[in-house]
Amino acid sequence: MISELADRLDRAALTATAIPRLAAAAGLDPAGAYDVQRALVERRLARGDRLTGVKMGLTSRAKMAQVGVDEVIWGHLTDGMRIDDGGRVDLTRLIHPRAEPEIAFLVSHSAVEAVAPALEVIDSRFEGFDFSLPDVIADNTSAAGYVVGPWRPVPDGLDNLGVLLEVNGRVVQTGSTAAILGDPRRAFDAAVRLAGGRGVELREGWIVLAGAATAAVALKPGDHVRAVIEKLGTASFRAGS
Ligand code: OOG
Ligand code: MG
Repeated sequence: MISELADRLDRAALTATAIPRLAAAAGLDPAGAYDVQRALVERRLARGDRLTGVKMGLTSRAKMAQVGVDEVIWGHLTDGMRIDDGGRVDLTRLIHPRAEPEIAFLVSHSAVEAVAPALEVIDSRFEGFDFSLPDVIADNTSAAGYVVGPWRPVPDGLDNLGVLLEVNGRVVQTGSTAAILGDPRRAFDAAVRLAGGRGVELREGWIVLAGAATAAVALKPGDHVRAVIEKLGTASFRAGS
């Protein structure tokens, strides 16, 4: 059953085709859903993708409210999801993509080495971007792409920095890093704990995305998307078709 559910999600992502929710019919609980996520990621690794880190999800109220799920979750990042800063995202390979501002941490010896402004592209494989907690866990927490801006040493006071999400030069979301579990470093600690609890130890050079401080916005072809994080700088991409 785990492998059949992983195949369904894998095919949905590969063909950019939304599928119905699957967790309730399969009786999946969160633990079973993480088994599906692992099997799904293993299919990508078997095709030559490499793990590059971990993403935290639903670490802010804004995100919990947007998707109607109120538990902190985590997913895997792979190099196939990497987008160059200032690079282009091909929307034709995605279903109903959204962008959200993120903070990225660089891992060294299971600790934080550096921090960077970042963006995540999420793309639920479920119809209507609508899912339960086990659905979104099985779907690798909607992960589709990520952009990391310039790294810098972790400044004092990461817990109250302004966060802007801009589309085509207009501010579309505003927030604060305080929205991320009170301090984004807590999201890093949660990544160590939750991924570690599933046998995934953070490796040197990996990235941890702390989870968005604001709601995500839908992407349209041609959009230029930029995250601006106070003291940290910017990360951006352009949506192409
Ligand atoms: C789930 C992924 C949540 C975040 O930053 O909170 C997430 C979703 O919104 O589809 O990546
Ligand atoms: Mg995110």
